[in-house]
Amino acid sequence: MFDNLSEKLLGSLKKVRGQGKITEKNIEDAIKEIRLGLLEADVNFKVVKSFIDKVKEKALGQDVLNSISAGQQFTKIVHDELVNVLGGEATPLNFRNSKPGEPAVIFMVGLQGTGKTTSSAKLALHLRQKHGKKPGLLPVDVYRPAAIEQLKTLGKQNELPVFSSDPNKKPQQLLEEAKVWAKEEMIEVLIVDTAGRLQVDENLMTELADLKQIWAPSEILLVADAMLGQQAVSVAEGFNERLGLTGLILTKIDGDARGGAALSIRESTGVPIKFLGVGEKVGNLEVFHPDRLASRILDMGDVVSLVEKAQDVIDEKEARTAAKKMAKNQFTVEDFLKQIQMMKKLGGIESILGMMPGMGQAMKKMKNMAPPEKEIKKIEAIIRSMTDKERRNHKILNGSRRKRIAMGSGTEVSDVNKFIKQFEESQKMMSRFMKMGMGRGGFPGFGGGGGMPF
Ligand SMILES: Nc1nc2c(ncn2[C@@H]2O[C@H](COP(=O)(O)OP(=O)(O)OP(=O)(O)O)[C@@H](O)[C@H]2O)c(=O)[nH]1
Ligand SMILES: [Mg+2]
Repeated sequence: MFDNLSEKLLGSLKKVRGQGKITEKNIEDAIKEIRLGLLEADVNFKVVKSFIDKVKEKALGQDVLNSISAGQQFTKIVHDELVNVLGGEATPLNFRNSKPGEPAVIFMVGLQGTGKTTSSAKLALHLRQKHGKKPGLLPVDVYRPAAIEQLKTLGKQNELPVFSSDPNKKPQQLLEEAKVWAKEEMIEVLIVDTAGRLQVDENLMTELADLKQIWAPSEILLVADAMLGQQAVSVAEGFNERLGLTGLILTKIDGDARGGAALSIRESTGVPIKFLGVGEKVGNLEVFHPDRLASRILDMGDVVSLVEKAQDVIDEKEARTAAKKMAKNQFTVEDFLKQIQMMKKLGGIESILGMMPGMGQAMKKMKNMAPPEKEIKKIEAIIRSMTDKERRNHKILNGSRRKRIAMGSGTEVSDVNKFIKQFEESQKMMSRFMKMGMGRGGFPGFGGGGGMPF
């Protein structure tokens, strides 16, 4: 996530931390680099200026220079300013209904292809899973053929109720009709997936303003593509002026967005980011927490999100046992299989490592070591062809055993050898990780803490 920006910021912070005695010049040089990093990430120049001014004021104004931990204090100043520019506190989603007995309504608006329909389904799932609400989905994109079907399909796949919108009717009419349906279905939050346009145009704005009159929404969320950088900011300004946005969903954060949209949009529009879209799947939605994103950018890890995510899929007792084993280098092939399965549930190794302190940068190297999906299938087959005894102690795998395993798993002996080698490498790495204490080695005083949840 925001790899280049991350690298630049870390580079400049490292230089300051590496100094024995810090001078004003050190700090000024670092600030210059940070400024450049932000501009390169396509952050709005006004936002960059105010960011830099604040960092400068804090870093040179306080007794930072004289303190023994000046480097760390400087890091903290940059971190805090990142949190600020991202909006400070997280802003929760408002799904209170405006009239008793009626569901709350959330409008999803935005330009074409930004992820409105996908995010509608993601949000519905989130409301059901995290808030115990019964969501309903209302497609009102009657212009693009198959738009309604797209939402219906997503609804079917995830057992979410979707209103059968008639594409020959107007969006205004559909919203009226959905009122009756939502009551019958006891929907608590109705998510309205609106049509996109190529650019902010008058027809679209009038239509959305009409819809707002028919049913006052508790939220009007702009779905904006983070890859568009500052362009997303001007779109947000356009929508906000006309409709009054209550929040933003920034999508495609998993792509190679540079960070400009995320870092500029709140400061420029005043509208809070509420969610991040981090992938194409319906589960790939994250509640936005400014401090957590700032920590991720500065590679302090986002252990809180990781733990939260892990709690959904991981058995805590099992996790503790595994962690102990890792630290003692007693991690077995059997444990490895369990990890693979958990990682799959957690969204893959990349997404996990990205949240670990100090791992963002190391991740690039690790990525090559982490087996891709196809390899994982092979590995699973290999492990499943091993006996219990072999899984607990891979050291006994001699030539004939390896041959038998290759036969049993439909692979080659070379695949088995490769796996064993990989396993031993990751065993070593895990042990190193656990000894580091996951985060304690990073920045004392903040971030960090907590062990690996598995
Ligand atoms: N990688 C990634 N892809 C996403 C994300 N959100 C949406 N997409 C993809 O973006 C494409 C467009 O998504 P849609 O949900 O159809 O976008 P839309 O805004 O409804 O599009 P229109 O209705 O045509 O205006 C699809 O291929 C989605 O899978 C995300 O967070 N990450
Ligand atoms: Mg759509």
